[in-house]
Amino acid sequence: MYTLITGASSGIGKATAETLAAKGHDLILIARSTAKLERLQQMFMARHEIDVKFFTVDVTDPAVVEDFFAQIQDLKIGNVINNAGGCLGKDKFQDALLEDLFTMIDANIRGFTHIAHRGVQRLIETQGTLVNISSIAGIEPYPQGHVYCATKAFVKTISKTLRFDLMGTGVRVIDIAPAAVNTNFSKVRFKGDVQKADAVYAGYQELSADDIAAQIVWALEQPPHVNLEHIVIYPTAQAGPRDYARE
Ligand code: 8X3
Repeated sequence: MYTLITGASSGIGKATAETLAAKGHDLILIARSTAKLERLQQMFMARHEIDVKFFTVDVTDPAVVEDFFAQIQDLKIGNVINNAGGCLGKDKFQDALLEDLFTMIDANIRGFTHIAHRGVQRLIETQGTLVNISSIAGIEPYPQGHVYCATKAFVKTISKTLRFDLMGTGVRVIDIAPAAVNTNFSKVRFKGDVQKADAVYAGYQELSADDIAAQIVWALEQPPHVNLEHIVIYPTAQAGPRDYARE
């Protein structure tokens, strides 16, 4: 039984892959970077007695995603970690680049939906688990969050509706909503401005990708009749999107 992870080459996706690999799970890793995926495959297969397959997939390209699912049609998928997505920019809506807004919608809504749709069809065969990565941004919108917050609210809402539609199939849907996690999220959001990115995580103990991976794996390891529907994870020193106890 394989666990499929999107956005597997870095951040929460990569940390989840590492944690599951160490626990002996077979993995299917997808992301846009072939080189990073190849390195992970080699590392995991050298260290653990598992099978790791990887596919270079941009989840925003429907033809590529369809081709990917066709290629794995004979493999049993026990879990789908629907993690790919991201954030671009933190300007007021009226000042944001339209291109950035459409890119977020393409990845966080369209690509996410494509993986969820095809993924769920496969998970019904195995009574598996869909893990959607949302964000506190989808629960508590903040200034200059506009499209990013709205895409994460989409993830939160569709996760709940899938719970209704999948009732009786044995498929679990888990929505993981992290707060401040120190990955390359902010570097991407601020387009390589390291100072701005570092400032997000300065002066308090932020979360790591490993912290989130631990919660994902813990949720997966619950007995099949237990569905942790919505897990919100904050650093202890953060209480809201703009509320931090910084030193
Ligand atoms: C990441 C958390 O608060 O920067 O989704 O939007 S936040």
